[in-house]
Amino acid sequence: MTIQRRTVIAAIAAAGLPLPLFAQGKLVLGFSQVGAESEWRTANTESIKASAKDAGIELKFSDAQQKQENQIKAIRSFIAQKVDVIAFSPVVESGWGTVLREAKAANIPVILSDRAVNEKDDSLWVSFMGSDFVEEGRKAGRWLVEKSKGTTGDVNIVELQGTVGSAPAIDRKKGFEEIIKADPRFKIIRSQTGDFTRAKGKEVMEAFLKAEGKKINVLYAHNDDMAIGAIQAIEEAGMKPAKDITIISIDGVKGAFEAMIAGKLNVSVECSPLLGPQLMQAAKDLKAGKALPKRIVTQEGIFPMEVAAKEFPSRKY
Ligand code: GYE
Repeated sequence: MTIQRRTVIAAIAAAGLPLPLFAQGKLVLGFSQVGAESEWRTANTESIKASAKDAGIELKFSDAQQKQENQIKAIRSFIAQKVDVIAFSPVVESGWGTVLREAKAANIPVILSDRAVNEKDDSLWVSFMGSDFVEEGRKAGRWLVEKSKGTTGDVNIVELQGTVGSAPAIDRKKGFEEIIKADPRFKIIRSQTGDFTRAKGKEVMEAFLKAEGKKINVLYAHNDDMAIGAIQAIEEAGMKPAKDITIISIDGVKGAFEAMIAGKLNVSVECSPLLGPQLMQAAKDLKAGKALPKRIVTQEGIFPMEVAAKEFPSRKY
């Protein structure tokens, strides 16, 4: 068997053809992506694909179209293909125990990229890399508290939540509430999911405006895309975004910078999607038998509209 294999490789090499993966000894990484719901996600996918190429890693990429069942299927197929490492960005937090145990039984290490799972047994993944979403929510809350200093009266907030049950939706809500609850004049009067998309963000904001109208002082959107959708709804309702309604969102994608430069978005909290390079490094380290840190937190800032024009040229996503 071994001799045959060697003979085959030699023949392929002699013919000047590209060697099959097993012969190149290439590391194979299976990645299950959430979908393509936002600008952030597109930038994240590009980062992963480009850095796999740069690192000489064979990437098996699967788009789950925001469905957990598709992610579970993809992970099972990675296990069947005996990839070296599995990474995925879990669309929601719960329901991963069974498939993660299957990966563990097959001895394939799993890296959580971007989003966390809520499984008690943390031996089911080797590392979780991504942002601290609770802290992002806190940053949004602190910005609002600071901006509201010196004003009086209730601050009526509407909230556009991310995908129901996803780590960023749960944590961004939690962090924001933790900060604003210190002062009872901050009130979340409506809160609903916009599933992290522009279309849904617009649709839900239209409903908020119909129900609450001019009562709304602030919009807190769990991502930029929903804020951008909501801006359209606000304009169509004859109001001025960022003036009549203060708008806070998260991600810091180019679309948000453009909205800030146009004076339509007040602030975006940064959440970096550029996880590709560190994911490839982690996969290589695993293959080399190195231990990974259990948690790798992305470092990020916050960008109010006043600095948007200056920062825009250096933005990478
Ligand atoms: O904020 C949102 C995307 O998980 C951090 O998912 C990510 C979030 C991001 O759809 O735009």
